[in-house]
Amino acid sequence: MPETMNKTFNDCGVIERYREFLPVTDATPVISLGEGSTPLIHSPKLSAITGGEVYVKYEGLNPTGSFKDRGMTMAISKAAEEGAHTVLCASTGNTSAAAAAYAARAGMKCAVLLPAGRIAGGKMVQAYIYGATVVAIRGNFDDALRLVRELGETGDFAIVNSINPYRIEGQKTAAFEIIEELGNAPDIHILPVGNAGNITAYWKGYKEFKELGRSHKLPKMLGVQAAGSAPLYHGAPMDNPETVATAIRIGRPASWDGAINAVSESGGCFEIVEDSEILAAQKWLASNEGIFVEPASAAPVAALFKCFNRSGKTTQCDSCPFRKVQPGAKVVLTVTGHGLKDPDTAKHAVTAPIETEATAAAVREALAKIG
Ligand code: AN7
Repeated sequence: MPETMNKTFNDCGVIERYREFLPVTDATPVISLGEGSTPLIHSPKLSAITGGEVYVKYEGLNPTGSFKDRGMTMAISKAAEEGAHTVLCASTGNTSAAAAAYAARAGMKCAVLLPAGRIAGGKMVQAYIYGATVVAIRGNFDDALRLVRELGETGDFAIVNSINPYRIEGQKTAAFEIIEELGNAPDIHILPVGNAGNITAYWKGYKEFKELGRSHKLPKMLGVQAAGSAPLYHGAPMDNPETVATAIRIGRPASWDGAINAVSESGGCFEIVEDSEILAAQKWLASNEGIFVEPASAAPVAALFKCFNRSGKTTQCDSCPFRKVQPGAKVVLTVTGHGLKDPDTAKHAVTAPIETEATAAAVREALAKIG
């Protein structure tokens, strides 16, 4: 490497950035695509709504477009260390995209089990282009994960779902980054919850850095589910979860205990948002802050709007963590996946273009109409 090409956080990935806090050794081959070190974007408009400081952790800027890359660099690196040939996962689309990409880089085979017909277009294309074998099962994500657990018992496959503890280890690095950037943990952390690996991972990361004295407080964790797919909110598994946010269409979260623990230990809560609120929040975030996220990732924004209506008047429920923090509190929202993952669902924002003759006069006339 030329001397001028100094290594930065951005080109080395989360294992190199946080090696001392992760279960890797010199014998672990690091399979990385430069994941992590994602922007923590201050949102003036959301801050005005809460009366505090709101930041958006933009995880859609990871190499395959979602936070799953943080966990997958760990899971695939450890699978490589253990000599695995084939990795297997169930997925609502983002885990499979990440598994396929990192497996390709490691020279491994990858098989993904997806709920037939319920994967966003961009995610489906990713599985194929990275060279995975795609199996569409006639069932939902929970059925696919049940099959993965069963197939994993044979020892023929390395399972890279978040039931693999290395995934959680990698994903906790997002909490580390937030603490390093803010100089402390936020007061409240809001994120979408599906299979519940991520809320489990963030809570682990926040606790580890607090124990090491790198932060002086712990955030209250607010886990957001879609109203039609809200087993943790209701406290019972669901058989037929349904939501436009297909990423979090999960009725039997694998990290159930981790999610309950994060919320109860931190003094947070679970919240639900309707599909209509998710789509409105997706449009709001893109058109007001320039951040385009997939529907599941808009759920935390929708939840914030639910806690504070647009004029700043509070509409909080009894268990709302906003009741327990000072005005001016720091809030971080994780937006987990890029908007381009699911262009079809974003078509709610698309109208027919203004079509004109190819002359400046015609264009000027068309633009005059919009004021
Ligand atoms: C954009 O890809 O479960 O609560 O198989 O893709 O850790 O499951 C995706 C989950 C939030 C929920 N946002 O995270 C999968 C999968 C996006 C996601 C979640 C997912 P977890």
